[in-house]
Amino acid sequence: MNAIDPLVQTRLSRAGVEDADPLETAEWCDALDAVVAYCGPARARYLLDVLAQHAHRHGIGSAPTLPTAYVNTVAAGNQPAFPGDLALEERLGALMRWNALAMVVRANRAYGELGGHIASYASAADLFEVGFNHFFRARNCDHRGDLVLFQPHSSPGVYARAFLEGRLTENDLLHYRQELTAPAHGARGLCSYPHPYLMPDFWQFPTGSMGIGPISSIYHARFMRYLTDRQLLDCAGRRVWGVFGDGEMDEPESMSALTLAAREKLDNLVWVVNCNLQRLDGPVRGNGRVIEELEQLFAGAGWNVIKLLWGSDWDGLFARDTTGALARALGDTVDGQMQTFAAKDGRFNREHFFNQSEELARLAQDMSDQQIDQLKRGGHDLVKIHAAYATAAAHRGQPTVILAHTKKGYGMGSAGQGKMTTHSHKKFESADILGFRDRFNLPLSDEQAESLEFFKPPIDSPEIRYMTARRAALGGPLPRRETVCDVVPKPDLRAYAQFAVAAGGKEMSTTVAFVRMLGALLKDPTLGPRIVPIVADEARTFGMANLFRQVGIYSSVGQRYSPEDIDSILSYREATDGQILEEGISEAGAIASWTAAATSYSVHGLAMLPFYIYYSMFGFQRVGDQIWAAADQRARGFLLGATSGRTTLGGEGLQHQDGTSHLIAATIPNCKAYDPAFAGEMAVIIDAGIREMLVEQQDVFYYVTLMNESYPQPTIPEEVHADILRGCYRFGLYPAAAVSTGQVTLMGSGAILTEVVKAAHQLAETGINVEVYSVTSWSELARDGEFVARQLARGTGPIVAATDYVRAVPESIRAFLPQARPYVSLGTDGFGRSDTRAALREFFGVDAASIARAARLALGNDLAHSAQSRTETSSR
Ligand SMILES: Cc1ncc(C[n+]2csc(CCOP(=O)(O)OP(=O)(O)O)c2C)c(N)n1
Repeated sequence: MNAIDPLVQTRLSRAGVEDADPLETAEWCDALDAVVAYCGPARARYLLDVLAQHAHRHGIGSAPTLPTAYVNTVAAGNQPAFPGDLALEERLGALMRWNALAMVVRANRAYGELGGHIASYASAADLFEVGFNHFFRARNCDHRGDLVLFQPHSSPGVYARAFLEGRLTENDLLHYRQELTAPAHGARGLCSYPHPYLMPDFWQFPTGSMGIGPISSIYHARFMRYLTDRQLLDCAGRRVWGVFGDGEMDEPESMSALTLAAREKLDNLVWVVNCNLQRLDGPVRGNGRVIEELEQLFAGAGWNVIKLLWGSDWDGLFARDTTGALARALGDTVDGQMQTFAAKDGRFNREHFFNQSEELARLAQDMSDQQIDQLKRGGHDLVKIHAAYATAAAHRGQPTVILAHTKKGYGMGSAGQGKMTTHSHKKFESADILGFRDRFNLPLSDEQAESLEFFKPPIDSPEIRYMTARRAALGGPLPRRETVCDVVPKPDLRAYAQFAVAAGGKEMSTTVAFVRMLGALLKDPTLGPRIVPIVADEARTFGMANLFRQVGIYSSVGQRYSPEDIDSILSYREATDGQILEEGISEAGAIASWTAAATSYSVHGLAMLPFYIYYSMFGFQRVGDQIWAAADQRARGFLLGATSGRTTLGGEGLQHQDGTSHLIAATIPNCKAYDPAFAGEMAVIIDAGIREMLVEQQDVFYYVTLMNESYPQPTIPEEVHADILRGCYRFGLYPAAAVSTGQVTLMGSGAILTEVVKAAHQLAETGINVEVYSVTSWSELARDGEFVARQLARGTGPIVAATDYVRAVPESIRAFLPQARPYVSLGTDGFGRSDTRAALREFFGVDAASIARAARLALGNDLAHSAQSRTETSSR
């Protein structure tokens, strides 16, 4: 008799599985040994696979080798009863499909350039509908609602539903993708994709840029745990649902946080991946099977995977398939071929799929071609979808992904179903429209169908009454974006930043000042708990280690080890109520985390204030599109670009040195970007940001660059505070030491202001009157050109501007400067290098000597120019 392999035994007992009957176990092992000995390993493997699948049928979650058979994870026998009225829900689904199609096709009949998509929604419609009718909860007084992220190209379907609900009018639907012209016609324009910025009472989550929705959903789900664990808001019972594309899963952002979701046991998160097997150009994996690939990937990352592959009408086929031929044949069909089957009719499917073997042909022999044609994929069967969603919602301890097999362009007939070109298909022949009407039994005459009339049953019809009742039971209509949240009072600037505004020449860097201020703000009894410090493995770089002890690092399981540095006052402290979000080396994750906190005022009705501090080069450049999406979502919070500037971060070189973040930040309308030179300026800016975002509740966010260069910090007089916020103030006058030979204005920002001041001294010593402006924000100056025009109208002579960023940053204000004053800008265009600050500033021409030289040159030219104009005038 064979004993169980000790290694296996150890593994099992580590996993908490004990052997209840070792004798019986040994008999099973003996039996397998005999099969290997007499029939060979292939036969043994086969038997194991069969047993694993067999166990699956009993709902026994063995650890099967992946991928599992190409069948539904929720077996027919384990399906819960469908709680809705199937016929009514199907009719409703058909109406959504129709109105969505009519909206896109009509917009394009009127203006061929407008675009829009039908095929994606055609594949996702049923996945959405089951969610709307049974799962997606809206916010009301007893539940703060689920978070639902919609596949962007399916937005026409969401509008179609809002139309039936009476939230949008027919006139609104007629202005799909016509946001600018709509108001003149008494309509509200409907934006192409979900954009909270454009429809702020409707869309909650921007998903138009592939990959951002998926990663964002994970961090929203984790942030809900954070709010609960910190006892700020109980998010128990609320879920995040995300419907995404199978093609979209190729985006690195989609994949990058899967293990975080599993590690954090985010069972409040359900992804529905709409596996229509196609993306824009063609099949997602023509020569493979994307569902199997995703199954292995998600399972490997620790997710609960539910395959939703086949509709109810396949149940009978599988039941009669005693040899497993059907599951095998389906598992052997690559996606490119599966797409061809979707595009072809029942007859083709019989000939090319069922007739590939006698066993399969027999299975289909009693079905007509039409019945074969109408065999549904799982993602189009409301009962199967409901079973998958209910199983996902009941699952504990893991996030769930539902891999829903669908047909792209479902129901679009020869016009689009499964066609390579279906993604952008939006023109329909009359026969196709009538075919669509018939396919979904729409109560429309030929004429009504051909003219693409929208269809809305009367308010007291069974359909509308049913739909309204379902939504009422789930808290009301969705999507709906809310903005009501409490005001969080701001402490007085002097209470937390006196050391910075009245620095009196004390030497420090703006990063050090910021961290000290943050520490003080965290102690404020009201605001403190709402602050969310976020880092991507750079807290020590920015001198924030003291916060580890002060407020702790958030961990959903606390600290299960005694940290090596436990005796240090800076000891590494993780705690369930820890406040810092330490996201590890994932800027994409950290910015998603920031977005979750920065939109909490709207998503949860609880204002939070995130401060995400990072290497400035790894912000707008690295995760710029996520920041753009956060701006779309009307985020409120602070981004701190630390170790900023191309010459201030000395040794780190080309990929670390940031010369562009302010250029990109300037392109985001609701981002206020500042490059303060001094701790006091920075404090005034942060203070204003807190007021604007938490007290006035404006939809803006702040980007503030911080430097690691230490120098004396001046006291910032109260009377310049307002100008600091507007973008510049007169920092000082440096009168010529001897007889004045000219007048120049120098403007500088951030780290380069100290070089500007040195240059001012040098110029003054050589007989030039100098006025210095500290520019705190080029982008704010460029947004209100009049202010800078007024400021500079006071002086005369050339203006020389210098920054640690590319010249395009100071160039952005040129148009507003007094015409008589020549303007020279100095910046750090080009690739960075590693060297000392002094060497770098000389190399890029932004050191004091270069600034003084540029001023003299401008002055010389200016003088020459005025001399020339005088000569020209006198000779006339
Ligand atoms: C970052 C990004 N890249 C490219 C696109 C353009 N695009 C829009 S939809 C699409 C294909 C989507 O395929 P899939 O995710 O499979 O969804 P389906 O429409 O097939 O359901 C592409 C490439 C985009 N929106 N975002």
